[in-house]
Amino acid sequence: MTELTLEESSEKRELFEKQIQAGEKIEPKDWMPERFRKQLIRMISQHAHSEIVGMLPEGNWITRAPNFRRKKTLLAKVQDEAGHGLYLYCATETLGIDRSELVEQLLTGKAKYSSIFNYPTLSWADIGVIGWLVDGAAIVNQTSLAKTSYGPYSRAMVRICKEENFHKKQGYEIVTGLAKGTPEQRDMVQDSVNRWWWPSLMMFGPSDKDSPNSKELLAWGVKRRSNDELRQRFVNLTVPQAKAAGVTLPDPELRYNEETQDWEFGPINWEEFWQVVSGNGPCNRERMKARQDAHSSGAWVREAAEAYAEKQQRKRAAA
Ligand code: BYC
Repeated sequence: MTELTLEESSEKRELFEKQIQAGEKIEPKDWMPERFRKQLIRMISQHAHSEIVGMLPEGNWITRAPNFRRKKTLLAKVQDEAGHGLYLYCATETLGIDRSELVEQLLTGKAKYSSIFNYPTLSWADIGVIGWLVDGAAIVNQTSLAKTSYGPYSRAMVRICKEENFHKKQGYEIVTGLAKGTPEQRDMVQDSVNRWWWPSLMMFGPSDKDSPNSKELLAWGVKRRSNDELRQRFVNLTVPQAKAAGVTLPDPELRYNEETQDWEFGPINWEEFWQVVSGNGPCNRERMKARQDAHSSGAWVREAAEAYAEKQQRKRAAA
């Protein structure tokens, strides 16, 4: 990269700020402040890691799906998550970092991934509830991110949201089916909702006053809505869905505020959230070990792919 004079860099900075103010997308070849680039690498790569680690809790149930239709649907969903991870790694690479470095950051614990995937999937109902609540929360967050100021991230989000909508529908279908089923099925789905509700609210990140990155990301239009705004939107959308499905959300303080038209909810256990984020959740170690094992046992695939690419390059050079 060539060094810019002070004058050049303040001109470029001004142009960048103008683009942001005008709601224009910043594209990979545009000038951007180093801090903007770093924040995007952090956020998009952590999103990619979340998609990949997110395959583990659900993948755990592919062999135990209750019928062939459910098995096919779950298999397709888990494959979709892999695809989302790939789009997002590609979007991150447009910022000038190599994927191997990003993967290294995940495997060494330097990069985070979503807290939600550090909880165990204990029953089949968890697959329904993940689709409904976890993908539902992801859609609320990602629909907003589809309008983000960085072009490649925004375009990846549009595509991912379409697939997440299908994931949410299949999850809600499982939940409503179980909620109308036998007493055992109803108990199973209610137990699952009880375990996943609060971790789903935590997916949106710390409350705005405790979110160190939000101010800057909102000012740059990377985030379009704050963590608390998105969390509230998710609760407002989900309470009527829970009622329609016939399940109870485990929050005795949930009440509708006529004035704000919001469903107010009880306090979130932030101590639990920070424990999970810092590596001490119920499944953090298991998830990291699974990714590390997959990476080392996949080494031969990467070597073979590289050897093939080199061979093709030699062929092209000789032609
Ligand atoms: N989990 O300043 P803050 C999916 C960290 S996958 C873990 O508010 P920011 C799916 C945060 O990174 C969906 N860590 O951060 C896949 C920061 O630490 P660092 C995943 C969290 O970036 C498979 C610190 O806490 N979605 O849907 O402004 C199957 C302070 O936070 C979490 C995305 O990744 C968390 N929940 O806002 C099914 C969406 N929250 O990095 C479904 C994209 C916060 O400074 N990301 N932290 O060390 C975002 O929207 C934002 O990055 C966040 C956090 C709202 C998550």
